Amino acid sequence: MEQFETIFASAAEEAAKAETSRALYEVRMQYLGRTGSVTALLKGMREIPAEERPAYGKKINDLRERLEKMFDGRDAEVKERELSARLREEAVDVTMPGRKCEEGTLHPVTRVRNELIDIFSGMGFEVFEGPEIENDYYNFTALNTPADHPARDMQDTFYLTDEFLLRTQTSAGQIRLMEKKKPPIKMLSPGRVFRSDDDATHSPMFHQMEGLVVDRGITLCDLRGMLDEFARTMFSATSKTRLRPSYFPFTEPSVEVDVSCHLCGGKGCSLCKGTGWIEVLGAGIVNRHVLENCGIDPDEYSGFAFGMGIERIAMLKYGINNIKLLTENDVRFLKQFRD
Ligand code: 2U9
Repeated sequence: MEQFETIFASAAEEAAKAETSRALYEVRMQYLGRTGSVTALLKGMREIPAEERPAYGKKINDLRERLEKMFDGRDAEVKERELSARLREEAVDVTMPGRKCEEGTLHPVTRVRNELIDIFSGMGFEVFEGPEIENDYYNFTALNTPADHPARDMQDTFYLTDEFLLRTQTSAGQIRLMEKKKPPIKMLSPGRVFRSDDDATHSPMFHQMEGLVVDRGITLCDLRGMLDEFARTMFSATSKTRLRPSYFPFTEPSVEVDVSCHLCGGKGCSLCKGTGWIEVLGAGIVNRHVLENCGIDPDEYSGFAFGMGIERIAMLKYGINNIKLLTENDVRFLKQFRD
């Protein structure tokens, strides 16, 4: 009995010293766990004479019950103290002023890019993005741009080596795809392009969106219909298009595409310089040599292609007068483009 009382007294003393529920659990295990003192007493029952065993067993059980009650009581006290400490630590002062959370906006180039992808994917175009570093063949030769063409001039193109360069048009990547995929083809190529050009409306890096359709019986009328739809969705429901003859090595015939001025409705204003029209993109029927270079028979298939500068569309749409505003990332400028 004395030994039982000593066990209980030292358990109670150690439990009172345990300040955390973790420490208290460890003390509890020292007494009531599998290798604890009470279990050791139970194991010692074998040495007790058989007639004394029931009384001895009952005393061990009584001790265990008293210990459990004592530990449960101490556990409740420790947990309550822990909870109050946590509540104190995590208390929120609801009278404090809130922290201002600035919400970002999509960059105008991203907005126009997304809008263009929306419009053309609605017409069945698939998006394809090629590499920004290209070789001379894909950027120029395959696009029917001969070695003596001014576009190949070191003044205009950023050459990395004699062979490699920063692409000047995303059509380079479209050639790669056309080599692999046979018609019908309907693809849209957004991406960054690089040209040695720098003034209020030109920047050495800008974004292009090019489109290409190749199938049997494709004509300039298909291009016109698609452009009308594009202009109505991008600029205004009453927008019209006008095609003027032009020249690009990769299209024949080639056209410059004007859209009626969305600001004055075609009457003439400062944006359209009094003409009622704004030049928006270039386009044409894919030159037969380009199709041949990709292993597509130009007598069986034909195609149209178009290309536009995303910055130019953004500048027209939002009335931005200097392309540099689009790369300076001044938040006072960017903040104006909220939904
Ligand atoms: C393939 C063949 C031909 C894409 C085209 C234009 C006309 C064009 C300019 C607009 C403004 C470039 O960003 S810009 O400076 N682009 O005028 N781009 S036709 O022609 C292709 C495309 C892919 C295989």
